[in-house]
Amino acid sequence: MEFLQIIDTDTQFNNIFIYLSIILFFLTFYLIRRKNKIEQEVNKKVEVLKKAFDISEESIFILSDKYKIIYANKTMKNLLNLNKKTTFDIMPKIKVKKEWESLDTFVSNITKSSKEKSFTFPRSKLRINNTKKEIPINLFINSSTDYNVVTIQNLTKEYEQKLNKYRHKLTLLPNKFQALMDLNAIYSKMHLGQTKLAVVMISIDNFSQLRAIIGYEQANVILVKFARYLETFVDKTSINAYHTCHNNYLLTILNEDSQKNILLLCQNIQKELGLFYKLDSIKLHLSASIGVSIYAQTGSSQQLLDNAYKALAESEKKGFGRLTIYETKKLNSKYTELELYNSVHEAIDKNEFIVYYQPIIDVKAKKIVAAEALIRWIHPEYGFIPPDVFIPILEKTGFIVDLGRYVLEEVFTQQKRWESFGFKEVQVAINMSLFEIETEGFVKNVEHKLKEHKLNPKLIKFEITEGAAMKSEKVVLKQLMALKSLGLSISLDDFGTGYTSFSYLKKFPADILKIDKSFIDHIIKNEEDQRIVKAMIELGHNLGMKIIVEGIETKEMVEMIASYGCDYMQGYFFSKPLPVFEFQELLRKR
Ligand code: G
Ligand code: G
Ligand code: MN
Repeated sequence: MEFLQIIDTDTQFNNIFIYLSIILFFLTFYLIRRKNKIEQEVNKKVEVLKKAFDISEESIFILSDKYKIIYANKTMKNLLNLNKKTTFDIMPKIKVKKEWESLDTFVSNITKSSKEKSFTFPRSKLRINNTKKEIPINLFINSSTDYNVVTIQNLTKEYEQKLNKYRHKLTLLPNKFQALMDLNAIYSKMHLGQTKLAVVMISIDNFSQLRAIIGYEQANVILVKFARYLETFVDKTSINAYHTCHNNYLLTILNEDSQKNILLLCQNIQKELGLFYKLDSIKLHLSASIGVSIYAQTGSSQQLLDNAYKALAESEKKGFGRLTIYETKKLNSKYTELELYNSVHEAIDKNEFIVYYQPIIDVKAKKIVAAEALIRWIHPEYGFIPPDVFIPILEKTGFIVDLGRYVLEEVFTQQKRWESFGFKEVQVAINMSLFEIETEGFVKNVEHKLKEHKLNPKLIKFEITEGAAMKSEKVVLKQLMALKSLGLSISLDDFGTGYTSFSYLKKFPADILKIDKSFIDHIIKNEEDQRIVKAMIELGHNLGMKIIVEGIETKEMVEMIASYGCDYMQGYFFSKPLPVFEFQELLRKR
């Protein structure tokens, strides 16, 4: 019995085993069939895609669901030099952010980490394994469950075109556009006193005649040879060489204090060129005229070049192979009021006036929320002229109105630029003189300019000094009201210096009181100043105005005045007035 039972369970087990095997067999068969069918379908789809991709000008890969390359179109093969290969054992590397990654890893990570089906990575880089060459690309990925399509747009041509714009066609030295850009950058540094600059303009003498003698090709050889020679002076920090046009070259030399060294360098260049070219039949001697301008304080970057050209012209006038130095007179060189008076007329047209920006800081938020626009006159001969010298002259001559319009235009344009570049909003305060306010059409012009620039009036504030505000109360009040109704803010500048009556102050439509620097200069030691400033802040707040304290130069001042409840601060402690590029850097940092 026992024995039988054992046999019995054994046969039962055998039967179950057979049934299971049969089921498994059919299941496997079904799955394999299904898989084949899916594969066939995928293959069909992929085949259709391949046909389209074969003729595409974009480089395309198809990766399998396991991220193996199963197809590369012709453009891709060309791009990766895969023409003779039938298998794709080389996986190119790409750089989308900082790291280089294998393309398959990247695609795998990106498609697994997101539900999206399409991905775009503009301005990425591609590198083929074992090569150093980086190709600028736009990268697109389209994924489905069964395969991934990777499309690569090769941007090399675009990049080259862009580069070409800034290089001389023949010699490939940076050209005059690059020179102007570089000079602009150097120029803003110079204003902060960090950099000195010498501009050296070099012209190969008598070049058109030379070309007539030796022919176009040979003349080009000389131009290229000279370019390569100048390049030997270039090091990344202090000397740059440019081929500005035809037979003209430019060197910029940074932070070389010794004029003697600059002259020596120029003389060496002249000597070297003399050795360049010898044709036995024609005794040909090459020479170069050079003009140098050396700046401690500067004009605009265009002016840097203009003066170097002037020096060059001077050299050429004297004959071949000469060297002239054009030096701007040093800062604070003597000028008479009459001389300024005479040059004011053209100064605006010549772009000698430049708007600087000084940040205004919100005390609580500790952030830049506004800026004051402060005009600077950089005279081509006298260098930097302080506003308290030239503003009275402008007022006397009536040019202050033109300057005011110029500043307005510059600031409005700048605001729109910041808007378009996505900078955070900062309100800009524009100083205005009583003469401007009194002119007919002042408010109309502001209104017109706001419309023309489509500028939000909240971004603009006008500062009028207390002294000016007192002089012709009625006119000023009327004009300020009109400005306010346009949505602009008003700030009463130099407050505390002008003895405004309380009744007038109450009527005065200011949003902001700006406490004069003279109360701040000695505030740390002077208790009377401390009491006055406290009282002024309270007074302003009681009238519903916000308070700016200017002339903040130390941390102690910041702390003391913040404790009085002042709303905004401005002063060298935070920053000096800066050219727009420098100011922008501050905006970026905050
Ligand atoms: O910028 P400080 O940097 O030295 O300026 C001195 C004075 O010059 C300022 O107090 C200001 O009143 C005046 N000022 C600066 N820029 C302008 C401007 O654009 N217009 C007028 N009217 N005055 C200005
Ligand atoms: O228009 P207003 O008088 O507000 O112009 C401000 C003037 O004060 C400008 O000339 C500006 O350069 C100057 N200024 C701004 N901050 C400081 C500072 O902290 N110290 C000194 N000495 N001058 C300053
Ligand atoms: Mn001011």
